[in-house]
Amino acid sequence: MHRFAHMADVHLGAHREPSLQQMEIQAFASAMDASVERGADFILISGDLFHVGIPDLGVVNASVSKMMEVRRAGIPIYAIYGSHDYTPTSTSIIDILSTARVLTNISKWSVEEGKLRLGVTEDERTGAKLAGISARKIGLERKYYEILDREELERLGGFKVFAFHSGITQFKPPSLAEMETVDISVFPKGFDYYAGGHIHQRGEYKAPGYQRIVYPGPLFTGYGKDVELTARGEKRGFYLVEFDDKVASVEFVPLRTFGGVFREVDVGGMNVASANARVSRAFDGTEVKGTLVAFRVSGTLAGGRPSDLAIGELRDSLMRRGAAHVYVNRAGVSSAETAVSTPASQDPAEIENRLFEQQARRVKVSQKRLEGKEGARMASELLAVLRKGLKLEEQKKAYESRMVREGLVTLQLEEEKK
Ligand SMILES: [Mn+2]
Repeated sequence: MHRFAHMADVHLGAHREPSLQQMEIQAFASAMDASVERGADFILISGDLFHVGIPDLGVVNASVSKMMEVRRAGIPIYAIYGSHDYTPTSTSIIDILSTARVLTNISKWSVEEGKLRLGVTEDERTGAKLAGISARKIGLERKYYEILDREELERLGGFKVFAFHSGITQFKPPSLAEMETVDISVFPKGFDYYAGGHIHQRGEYKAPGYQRIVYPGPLFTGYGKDVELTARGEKRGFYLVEFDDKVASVEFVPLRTFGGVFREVDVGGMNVASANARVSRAFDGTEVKGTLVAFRVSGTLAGGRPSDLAIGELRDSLMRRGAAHVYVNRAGVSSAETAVSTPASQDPAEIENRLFEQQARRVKVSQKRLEGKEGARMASELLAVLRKGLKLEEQKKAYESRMVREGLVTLQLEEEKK
């Protein structure tokens, strides 16, 4: 019997706070260790191993030394790009790790006669065949699936795994209603296991022709809301799949990492003094030592401003009591005095997107109108393109024309070059 470990949405480097970054690395290391201990023949990471295409080198160093340990134990690591560690035109950390053979990027593709053909990677020891499609930049993704040569993949014999990093329309959690998804029918049928990523919520699904579609959810945390859920006790981990020529068992392996504590305080109708009294007592009698602490405060203050809340003091006192990290969500606090409207989300990408949706109107690019969801998506991507600086030794002129080209690609006025 063979085994493989399937994880996704690791989001290494997602957090700036050293305490949280440390936990993130520890979670990844413990998932790697557990995979080895449980006898995995290989490890498959379905995208978003890193939070950005070019992450902090300290984070890279810590994770690479762990991955090399696994590699030296004779266990290959396979990966695809996620929406976070993919960059359309520049080099991503995944490319570098793939060149250095720390891991193998299994998403290999070519376009022939209008068809997208995927390369297949065969794992040497188990003979498992792995095909994968990386997250493209949103919007383009659907286009790639539409021209995917499914027949060729469906004819493939033996034990086969399909790795992807997309939401599927039929299995979209209600909380992610706004998310862009692809229809299940764009996937090739008959694979033994569909190793998903991108959805930050664990789930196991099936549909006719698609026996086993699995999302492990975030390995630890990616966004603020993941931190809160982890602190509230949501199980984080990866899947261990046992197989010979078919899947024998699928087991979720929770990580034994950190305990969590969550408290919520409603300061609605209070003045600052009584609100602060409530806030400061929120963790009275609770053991916080070594735990991930999450605190949510909400409500409309009768007097004073949200910034008057003694959050810093609370954080300091919890850290003095030995908390591993304190995460505070005060997006739900407003003030009756100023009637500040608070964003309904804490995910920066979501906030950005909503603002674009509200603002991007009446802008016409070629024959297309930059509006609604499509416009917001293009605007976000264009912003990402414009954020890029000069490459090493790149001439200003070359940079200018590269910016123009990438801009046109983003606005879908030009085809993406491979
Ligand atoms: Mn993700």
